[in-house]
Amino acid sequence: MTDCLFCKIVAKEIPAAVVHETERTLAFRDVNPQAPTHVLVIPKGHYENAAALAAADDGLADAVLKAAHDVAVQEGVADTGYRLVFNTGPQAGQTVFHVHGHVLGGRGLQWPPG
Ligand code: DGP
Repeated sequence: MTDCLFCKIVAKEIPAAVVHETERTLAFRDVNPQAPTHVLVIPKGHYENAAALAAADDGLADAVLKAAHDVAVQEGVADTGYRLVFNTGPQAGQTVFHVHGHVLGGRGLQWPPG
């Protein structure tokens, strides 16, 4: 998608601090981190949200989930615990409509979220 921010990051038209990459996924640091570790994990292909990703039904959702866990291990937060969040839709706070999982860790996280 030409007007999608995260597609532009995939295309390297916009810079990002990439921490992990596979053939089908990319992970980069959130520009506005909410925790010591705050990494966004995306499929390189454009899917609007988690529901669209799940509907793709080609193993891509699994690949994104695996990449998210690999990021958590790489960032050193897998053992202490981390949160994986897919804001889905405007009421949930989704602002970028290219599906992304937030990997958050490195501090105690509150529940319920705001
Ligand atoms: P969400 O609200 O769930 O759609 O999360 C979007 C996240 O994307 C938000 O935490 C900030 C991040 N973000 C927005 N623009 C950029 C950008 O240009 N670069 C990076 N690295 N992150 C961005």
